Amino acid sequence: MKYKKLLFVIVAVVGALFLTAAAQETVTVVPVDKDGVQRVDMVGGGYFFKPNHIVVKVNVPVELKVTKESGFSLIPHDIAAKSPEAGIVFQESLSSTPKIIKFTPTQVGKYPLYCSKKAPFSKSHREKGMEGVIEVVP
Ligand SMILES: [Cu+2]
Repeated sequence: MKYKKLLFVIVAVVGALFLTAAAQETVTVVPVDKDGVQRVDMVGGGYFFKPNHIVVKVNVPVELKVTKESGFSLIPHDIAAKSPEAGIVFQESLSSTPKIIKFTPTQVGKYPLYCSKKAPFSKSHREKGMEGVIEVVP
């Protein structure tokens, strides 16, 4: 009977790991509004962006509305992208007041977005998981 208990524990642990992995990527396929703009909301904070993978159409303007996660935190965060080859270049600090970042992706591909902050003697926020992908599709 000991084995049954052990098996149950193993199944529970594997299940939990699977759920954690599934929670790590949050994909949003951004719809095009009637006025021809792709609008998407994103929240960033304690080493995450949500969603962290957005899919947008090439050559259609994007309005990315970014907000810092709710709750009190003195740790500063930002959101940055440095892909001039695709027209995706921005850097904005995150705050509880939403900010709208506008850009028009000009090239199909996958481009990183990330928080550029790093505390002294610590890993960068990006290394801690504060990064995402802008996927530009035809
Ligand atoms: Cu950060």
